[in-house]
Amino acid sequence: MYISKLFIPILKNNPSEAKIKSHQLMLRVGMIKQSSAGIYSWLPLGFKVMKKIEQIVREEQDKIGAQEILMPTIQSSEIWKESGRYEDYGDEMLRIKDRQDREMLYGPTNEELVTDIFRSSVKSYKSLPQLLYHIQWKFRDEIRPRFGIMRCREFYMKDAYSFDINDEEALFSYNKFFLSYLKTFKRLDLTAIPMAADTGPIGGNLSHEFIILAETGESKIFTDKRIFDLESDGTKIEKKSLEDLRKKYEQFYSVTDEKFNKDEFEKKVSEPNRLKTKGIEVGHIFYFGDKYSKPMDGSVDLPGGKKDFVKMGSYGIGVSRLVGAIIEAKYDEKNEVMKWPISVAPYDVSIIPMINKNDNSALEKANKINLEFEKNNIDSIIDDTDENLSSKIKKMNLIGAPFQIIIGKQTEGELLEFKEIDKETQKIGLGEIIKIIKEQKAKI
Ligand code: P5A
Repeated sequence: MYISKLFIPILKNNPSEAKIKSHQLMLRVGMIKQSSAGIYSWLPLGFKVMKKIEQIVREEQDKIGAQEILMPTIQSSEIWKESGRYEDYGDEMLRIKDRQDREMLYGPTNEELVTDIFRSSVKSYKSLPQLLYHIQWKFRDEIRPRFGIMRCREFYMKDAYSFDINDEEALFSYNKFFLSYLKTFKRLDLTAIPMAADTGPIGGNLSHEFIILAETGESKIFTDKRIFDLESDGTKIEKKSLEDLRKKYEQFYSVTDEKFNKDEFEKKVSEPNRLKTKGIEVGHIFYFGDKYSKPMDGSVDLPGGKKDFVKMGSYGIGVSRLVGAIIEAKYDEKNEVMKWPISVAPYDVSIIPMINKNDNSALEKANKINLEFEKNNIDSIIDDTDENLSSKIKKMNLIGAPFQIIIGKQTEGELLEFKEIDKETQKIGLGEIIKIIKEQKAKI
């Protein structure tokens, strides 16, 4: 695709209103545009990255047997009155009246709505467990929306809900999501650490936040460095193995500041392993038993003929926040180089030909390379403008395709100037380049 044909409104300099690097970069390369405080439009480059993240999140949900649904953004206040959260949620909830004067709201989360769907059709334990998820816009009227799409008012969330017959089965569901989250973040090339966390307005007494380290993060964290060496590889989706996995993580002290206790931290973590830092919350899982099913009468028939309320959990991933979180983790601000993980990169490779008024040969070469890439399912972006080579490279460094091919004076014969965006240039043939990129993509 030619850059001249794309809608990528690039700014020359960093916008002054943006305080953190993800917000700066997203505005600079035209990934988003603010429409009002904490509300953004997603432009092609940003939307492309977000859709790729969404797809990875979806695949990992499907792998644990969760089924995708789509609930509306606008909900009726009735179900929230049933659960008792209508008043509790306070000013963060955007309340709306329809033309019949009915109280509606823009959903900040969906525990009530999904419980209503569940109770209307599931009557017997035989239909359990059920894991349902959707990926949908949410609205929270945050008092101080900030840092672009990191803490905004309208944001895109994957939220899943589990329904089980008893606590034991419910913990099995919880642990499935625990594993699925570790795998999801790994595919995004992020190290997200599960941390014991507070449950806030969602409720319950078991909860983990998944946090990636970043100086600009809003969550204070206290952790044992050894937790970073753990792996989830090889974990089977069965009770014992999933329980062991969670225990493996929980053996290391790792909490957010609401749960922090200085004495406990110092007792459980030896000095060299102590890490106090900041992070970004990219996911949050909760177990809350019958907090919603009880007041909303979400019960099922048990084997002996009795009835009981289903045991529920909910599991969120900040899909739109992840776009910013990946930038915070990967953007080299000093050298102005963004390297997207290939799993979510807007393009796999950028082709940068040096174009003169009276010499089109570099562009022709770029077109030929692009044809070969297309045959191999490699997505490339060609800078077909007549800007000088160094400003083209700067621009592509910000757009962040992880590989670059530069077609300049040095390019003669079959060998091409190829580089991983943050590494040295090497001169290799197109066949070899295709092999390298395909190998990287196969790892996703
Ligand atoms: C879990 C799913 C819940 O809402 N109910 C359904 C539960 N959890 S949560 O922690 O409140 O949110 C889940 C994830 O959504 C992201 N997030 C946000 N992203 C951008 N701007 C916001 N204002 C915002 N609020 C929450 C976070 O990644 C969070 O982990």
